[in-house]
Amino acid sequence: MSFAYEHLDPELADRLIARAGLDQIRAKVDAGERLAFDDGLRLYQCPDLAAVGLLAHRVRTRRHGRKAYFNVNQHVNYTNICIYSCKFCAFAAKEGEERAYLMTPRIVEEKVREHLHEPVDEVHMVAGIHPTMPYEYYLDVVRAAKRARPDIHVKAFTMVEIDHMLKVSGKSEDEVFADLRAAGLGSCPGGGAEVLTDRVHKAVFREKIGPQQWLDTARKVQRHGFQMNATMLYGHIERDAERVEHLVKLRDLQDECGGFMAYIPLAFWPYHTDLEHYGHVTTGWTDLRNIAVGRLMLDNFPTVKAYWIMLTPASAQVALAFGANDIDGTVTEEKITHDAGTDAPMRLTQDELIHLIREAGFVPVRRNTTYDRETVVDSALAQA
Ligand code: V47
Repeated sequence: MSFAYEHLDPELADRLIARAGLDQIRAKVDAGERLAFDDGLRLYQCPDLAAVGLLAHRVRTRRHGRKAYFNVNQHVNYTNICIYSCKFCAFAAKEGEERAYLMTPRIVEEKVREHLHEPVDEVHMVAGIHPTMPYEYYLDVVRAAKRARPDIHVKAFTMVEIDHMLKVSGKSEDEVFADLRAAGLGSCPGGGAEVLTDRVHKAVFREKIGPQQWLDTARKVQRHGFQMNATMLYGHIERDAERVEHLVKLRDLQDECGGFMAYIPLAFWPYHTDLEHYGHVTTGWTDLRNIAVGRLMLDNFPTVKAYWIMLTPASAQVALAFGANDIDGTVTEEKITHDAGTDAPMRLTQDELIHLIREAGFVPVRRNTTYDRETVVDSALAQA
């Protein structure tokens, strides 16, 4: 099995990159130098996507060799009832609407129990911001998952939920994070960041926390010893310069706190949202570009994840040769993207994830949430 670009003569690769006008950026990448804002813009605007991908693959290979990670996980979106009406969201509902639902902690426990026969390592829980559920509800949801499966890693609550808990708990920051840790929270997912610029915030998610508050909350989470991820929701009204601004803000915070595990560019699905009239599902071209530029700009993020639910399995697979080193997990049941019209399945089996990775010439490695336990699935291939 050959590896992406393996047979490409490095000098020819450099010539291709130079002809795309990226020679200065290549020199920085090869020297391990940090890319500037303008470099990011240039990478977004360079018509030669293959050259951008070659560079990103170089960086990805330096860090991870042939390895491509996946995990065995389960999503639980415990409520879709939300006080906010973000324009990009098809998932949120108001109380009383027919499609509105709220899982009690007992239901969350049952959801986790349903998969006890499978080797699930992680439960990923994000949801709407319910208008009346008290602070204790969030702790109970985490406790419920741990009760069902004590060894499971609970990755839950975006910065939006954490910010909400800090406001409604009536407790100090230290107490809230101590409560979350005692309940069994392991880490936080990267959602809710959307695009970290004031213009996009005002235009499409003005009621919800904005760029500064997302970053401030992420800082609190990391200072209290939790690791987390970071996302960017692309493919709606954002401009290239705003994408780069977003990446630079994440990179600065990572320099300061060091608690980000993965960057996950999320492809926007427009159906049933207030942005539906934009009419475009992101293309493979845009998906691969966002993966590659993320890999090149975020020199201090260990992982770039191609989340197959939003990218589709086909784009996520190809993204492994454009800078991504992780394809996410088995997922099982997902509502946020499916409400917005994705045609990806809700679940992939371990075998299907392994097949995607292997067929693209990478070595499948099953990991836990925090990447400190890994199992190479096919060691023969690893040595090939
Ligand atoms: O915060 C909402 C986004 C996020 C849409 O950390 C949409 O490992 C596309 O954060 N089209 C939730 N995206 C998902 C998320 C996530 C997913 C997988 C892994 C991890 C991780 C995190 O989904 C939301 C929002 O940014 N979203 N609506 C939509 N129509």
